[in-house]
Amino acid sequence: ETDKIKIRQALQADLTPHRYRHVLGVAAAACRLATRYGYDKDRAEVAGLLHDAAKQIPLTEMQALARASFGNSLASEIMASDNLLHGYAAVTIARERFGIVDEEVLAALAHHTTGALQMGVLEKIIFLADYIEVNRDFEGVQKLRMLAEKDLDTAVLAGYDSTLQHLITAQQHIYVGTVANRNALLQRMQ
Ligand code: DGI
Ligand code: FE
Ligand code: FE
Ligand code: FE
Repeated sequence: ETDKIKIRQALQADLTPHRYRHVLGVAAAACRLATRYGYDKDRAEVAGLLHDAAKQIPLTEMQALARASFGNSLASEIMASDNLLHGYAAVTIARERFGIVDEEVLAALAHHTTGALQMGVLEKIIFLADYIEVNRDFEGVQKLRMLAEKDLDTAVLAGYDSTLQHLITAQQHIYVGTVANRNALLQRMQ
């Protein structure tokens, strides 16, 4: 509990008010999903609070933070993009600044943007909470909120698809890993 208060205070100081509100929304949504899918609420809340901890750090610092936890193991496309990299950088902030050693929490931070080939329950909860938290408003968010109550994998798949559709509509680069991760989930669901 004192941990979470300390984390909230640090994030409130470091993030814009808009981003801090988002982070509180993700933590609350992660708590609800944890209750629904039988995961520990405290660990879900901590992961929700910390998932965007590196969001407002300049890319070169983000790269150094990511290297501190992942060495040179990340794809060059991930290392080159603040959108794709900030979750990996958050792992080092969680470890070094807040002493988090929970590997499931750290994996949930790392993979919240692009998912992963094999995701555990907490990774899925944070991935999804990021979309459905109360401050989010985009085409299809209500459907995603409904799916999140019904079935975790179905909702995560819909989350991937909504991101991919958004990237196509905006004519943005799609990281091939995101597609591979989406396909791997689809295959496991069949
Ligand atoms: O940090 P958030 O804004 O809360 O959300 P996020 O970490 O899920 O996504 C950050 C951004 O990254 C968002 O604009 C969508 C984008 N993104 C997600 N997957 C991919 C991606 N961008 C590219 N270029 N490729 C992807 O595969
Ligand atoms: Fe993020
Ligand atoms: Fe996301
Ligand atoms: Fe987020």
